[in-house]
Amino acid sequence: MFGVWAQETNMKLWYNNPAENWNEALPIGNGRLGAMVFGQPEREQIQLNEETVWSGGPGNNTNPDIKKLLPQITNLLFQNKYMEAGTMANEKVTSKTNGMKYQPVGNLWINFPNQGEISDYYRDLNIEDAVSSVEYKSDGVTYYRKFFSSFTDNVIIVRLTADKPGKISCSLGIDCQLRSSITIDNNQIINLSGITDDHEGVLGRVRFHALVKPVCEGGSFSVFQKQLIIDKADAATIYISVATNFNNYKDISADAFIRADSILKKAIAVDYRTAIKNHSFYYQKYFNRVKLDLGTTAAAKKPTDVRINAFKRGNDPQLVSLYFQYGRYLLISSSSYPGTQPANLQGIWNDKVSPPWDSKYTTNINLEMNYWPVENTNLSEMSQPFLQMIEDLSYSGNETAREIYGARGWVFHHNTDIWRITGPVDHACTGLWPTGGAWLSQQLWEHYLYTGDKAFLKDRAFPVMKKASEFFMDILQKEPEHGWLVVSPSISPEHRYMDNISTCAGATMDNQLLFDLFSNTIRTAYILKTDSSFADSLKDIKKQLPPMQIGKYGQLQEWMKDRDNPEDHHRHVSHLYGLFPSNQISPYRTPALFNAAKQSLIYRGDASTGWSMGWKVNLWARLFEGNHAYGLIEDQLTPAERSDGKVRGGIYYNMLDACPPFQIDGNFGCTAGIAEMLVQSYDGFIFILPSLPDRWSTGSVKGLLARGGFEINVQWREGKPEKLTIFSKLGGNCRIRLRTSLKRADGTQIKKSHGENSNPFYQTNTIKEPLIPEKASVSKLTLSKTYLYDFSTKAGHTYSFVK
Ligand code: FUC
Repeated sequence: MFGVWAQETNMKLWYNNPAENWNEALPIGNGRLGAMVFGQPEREQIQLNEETVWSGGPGNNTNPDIKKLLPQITNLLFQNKYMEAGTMANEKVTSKTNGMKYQPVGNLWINFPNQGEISDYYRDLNIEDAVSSVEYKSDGVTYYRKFFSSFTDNVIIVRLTADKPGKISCSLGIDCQLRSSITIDNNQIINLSGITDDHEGVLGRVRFHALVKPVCEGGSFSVFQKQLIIDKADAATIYISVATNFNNYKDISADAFIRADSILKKAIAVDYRTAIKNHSFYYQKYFNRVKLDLGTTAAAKKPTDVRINAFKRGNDPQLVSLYFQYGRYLLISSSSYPGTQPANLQGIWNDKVSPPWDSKYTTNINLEMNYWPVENTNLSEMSQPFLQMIEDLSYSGNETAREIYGARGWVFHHNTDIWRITGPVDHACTGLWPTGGAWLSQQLWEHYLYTGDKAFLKDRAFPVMKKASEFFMDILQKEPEHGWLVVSPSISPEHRYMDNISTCAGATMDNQLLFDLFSNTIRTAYILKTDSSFADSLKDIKKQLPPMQIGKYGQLQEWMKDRDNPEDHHRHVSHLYGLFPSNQISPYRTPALFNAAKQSLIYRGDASTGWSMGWKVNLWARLFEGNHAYGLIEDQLTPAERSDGKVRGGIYYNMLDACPPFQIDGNFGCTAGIAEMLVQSYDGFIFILPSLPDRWSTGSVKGLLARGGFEINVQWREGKPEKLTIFSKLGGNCRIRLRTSLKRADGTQIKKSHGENSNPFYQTNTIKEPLIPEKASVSKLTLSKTYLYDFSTKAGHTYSFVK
């Protein structure tokens, strides 16, 4: 297997039965238009989504009345009156709304009468070409269906064929759970016209049209009531075009019908074979950048649901590479075109008028997690909708900063919707958390570290980061005990201390988030040679943030005071943000904190909600515990519906993550975690195969990205790299760490680099300051021996190493 880079076979989710419910249906999407395909022979259901179908309309939820409360809550906290502070926050902090709901378009039903007995049933989702298929036999005829949400023609296309002529007979109808009407236009097209729900007193103002147009080959075509009837055709291609009046979060003045109609007309003009070819070609440009081979066993020949049931007991490493690539498929399919929306809690797939948590954007972990794999699994372009949302929030959040906090800059709490709301929602114990914007801002810096895009850093990232920093400059408070500058009132996301109090000052995660925001803003000012006095004041403030602290159980403290409970298995592990996704805790630079973070994670335990387990895969990868990380992958690939009838964190048979219920963050978190087990880049070097589990002793990966724009291809055997090539996109120093020694493939010496470094990843190290001042430096940690190579690279060149 070592003659070639990673091979993948069987990149399919496939089943011998149709989906009996939504959690068994298969998702297709082009970033904007999504569908769940059920594959029922007699009555095909295609559940439709369009990403801008949201209740309500433009507007923020800022409630200026709470401005006066915030200093009162902080005063109570500083007087150690925690209960009173929490009660005041929970009872009185409210916003105008809690945000709007992401809503479904409807269902296209295709009825196939008189099917007779069905045999040889098969359906799949092929994630190598982003096409779903159904095949079965009935009365001596083999029927085929194909489904894709076209990236290139912007419609959903369904193709119906059979192995004998004249066998396609069916009727098409649409339904919708929202206010809507259905007409048949020109005796040819189903036209569903709808409007979204009013919600929390806000009028539903998103108008949408779904147009369904079949094009038949042979046979006859007629209309019966609100259905289109196809009779004895040789084949039929059904085009589904959906559009809304949404232009952007402030503007819904488009004409949904004209838009849907013009997309439909263009799509129909393209012949089916060209359309499917163009679609897959577009998709593969991104998908094929990464190949992963963790080995394949006989288990990989079984249907996906059978494999999921057997995974924990068996030996099926290929299911992990399938799951990893499925995460990349889902990201391309839910966050694709610039100008579209980021992936929400369910990506773009939702069949409920009132989905769990409104299928909004929850930002105390979930939205960020959706984008953890975007850079390192080589899908940087897919981050554009998210980066755009962050920029939008920096405008809407400006109003909230001014009206609630009397501060400059922008603030954002733990949830937003398509309208970019920025005020606190739900209860203060989850919503009164003003550091959401500090977390989102990290993505801007990360995008720069991977791409080296200085124009992006200057024009888009820096203004947002600077304004986020200004907000915290204005609101930080000096706490009375140590004189540290803290965020207050706040929370450690969704968690409670002293039995039942959430509201607090100086939560560890807040301190870590501000540390990163300030560090990144200071570094950006340095790189762009701008705002030096602003950067100096930030440096000064940064020094006054509370340090990370180790508590009485040897744990990393979650709160400013030592309040952690070692029996606590809460799903959020917010204080471990410093270990991952941040890079503040390192085995080499902060070994005591590294040990403390590990202790905290041990106390928290493994099994939890889907996204929590996804986070823990990354955390154990950072702790160099590959086997433990693998154990969490096993937990995550466990069927959500357990034998005791309960539904727990894991996956559904369509391999979507179960929080439960379905939430896409766990897919993305675990995908990122698998990459983090194979390549890590922080702390000034790229660690190749830092956390391989015993289960993956032999394998290869191609195309993972490290910070600094280095594309990594590595083959390993018995846990050791055998062959490594690094493609440098941006040039500059490359520093790699491995557990084994390597030499240059061409026999030349690995030349040590010298001098100033132009690479964005290492550039930041030219600022001579410790990332985190660590008081305790005694380490009980033993790190196995590693080798460090530091060499110069030229942009566009490949560097090869062998054992
Ligand atoms: C946070 C989590 C929940 C859920 C929700 C969408 O509130 O604590 O588990 O993921 O987001």
